[in-house]
Amino acid sequence: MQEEEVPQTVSKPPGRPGFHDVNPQAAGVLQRNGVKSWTKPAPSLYPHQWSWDSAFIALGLAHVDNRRATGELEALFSAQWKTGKVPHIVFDPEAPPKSYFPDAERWNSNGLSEHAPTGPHTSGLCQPPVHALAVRRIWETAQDKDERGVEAAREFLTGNYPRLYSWHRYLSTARDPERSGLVTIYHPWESGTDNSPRWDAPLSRIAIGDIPSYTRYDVQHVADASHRPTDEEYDRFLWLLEMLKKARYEEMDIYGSHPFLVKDVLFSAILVAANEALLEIGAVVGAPAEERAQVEAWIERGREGLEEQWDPALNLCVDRDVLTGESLRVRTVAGFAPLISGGLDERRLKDMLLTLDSEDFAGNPTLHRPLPPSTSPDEPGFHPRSYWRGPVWPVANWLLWWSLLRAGESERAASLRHHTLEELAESGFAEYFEPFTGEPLGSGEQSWTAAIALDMLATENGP
Ligand code: 2M8
Repeated sequence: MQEEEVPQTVSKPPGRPGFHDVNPQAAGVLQRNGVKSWTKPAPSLYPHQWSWDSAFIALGLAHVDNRRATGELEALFSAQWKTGKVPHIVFDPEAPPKSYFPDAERWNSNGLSEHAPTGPHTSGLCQPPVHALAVRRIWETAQDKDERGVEAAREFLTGNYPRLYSWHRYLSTARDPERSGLVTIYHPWESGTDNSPRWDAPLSRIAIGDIPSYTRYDVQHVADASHRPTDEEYDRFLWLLEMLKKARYEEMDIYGSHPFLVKDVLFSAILVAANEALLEIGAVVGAPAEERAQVEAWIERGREGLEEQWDPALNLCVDRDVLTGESLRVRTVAGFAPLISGGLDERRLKDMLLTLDSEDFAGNPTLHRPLPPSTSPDEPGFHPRSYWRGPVWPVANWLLWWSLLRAGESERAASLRHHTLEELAESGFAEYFEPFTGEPLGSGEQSWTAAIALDMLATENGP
């Protein structure tokens, strides 16, 4: 990062005494992880640009430096596929060799697909569409700026709107040919919750063939390999990648032959929330009326689809395996999808709060702090240290906190915010935390952890 790009800390005073250091420390993490115009998710574990990490990073940077926030998203969207897909990884050709696998060569996206960009190398997958929430935040924070700042933000929104629209259209069509309102993912990496027990049943049905040999580098960047997915999980991940390559990343072929097709409720809920943000962005830039009507229809369809996946016995929303029609009845934070999609009636909101406060999640008395573990401790697939199988993820706390605020649940939101910031003040900006001890796990200095802290600090009472 250039000298002149050093971020300023948030000018508003932090929310409560005791959190004073969190703000400059978080800004420092984002500064140190900065590469050219974008930000690495973590110093060594993730040396390239990741899609939803960048969205969260832009959301945090919007409180610090709008120019960097917009640059982050510009860099990501410059790798958008012709189909509208925003790739889950944009590879940095200057990253140290042998630092992350699978690399650009293994994906071979532009060698196989005419839809891939010819410039930057990318993966062939995507991740949850948090981007419109970040773009809206950039617009909101620009309102405190002078006329030039507001104009610069408007210009950015105007340029970005068509890209966002085509991204959401891709997800609502190619990824939902059934028009169910729910997005189909092709790989657990698309969910962002990679080794969550949500995927155990569909992954167990996959017969793995010959996988070209590979070396994992991820386990070299964490204190203990048990923090990361297992080798068995990786084999499945790599086999799915080979299957996608065999289909040359063609949506129709994938739909016809791929062994992992799952309706992901968390992804779908984020799309609904992002579509709401897109409507607001559309209003700022004067988007065509038919596009705005289309976005409204996607929102409605998304909420209906999520309601179909409501599991009254678990009091949560569950994913669905497209190949078997089976509901994947696992208690994880993804089950709060309806809260994230918003627009709940009183009864469903009450259901969601009951589950959130229950011993399955934030109400478990054995937790270090009342923060929801990524998987309920009562699930057979729960593991307190293994990645998305149980640890507390600050970024998931952010999604729930933001959704609670939006639902008018300010007290619960305040508690999530307070305990998240306290965890970070005590243990730093780790990727995730052991739920019963608060031990920081995974990578240190994780960018999105720092970014959500900046957003929470700047937003005490409402989004
Ligand atoms: C994790 O995923 C990557 C693969 O995409 C990995 O484990 O190597 C997930 O936590 C994902 O949600 C996140 O975007 C990524 C970078 O932080 O890391």
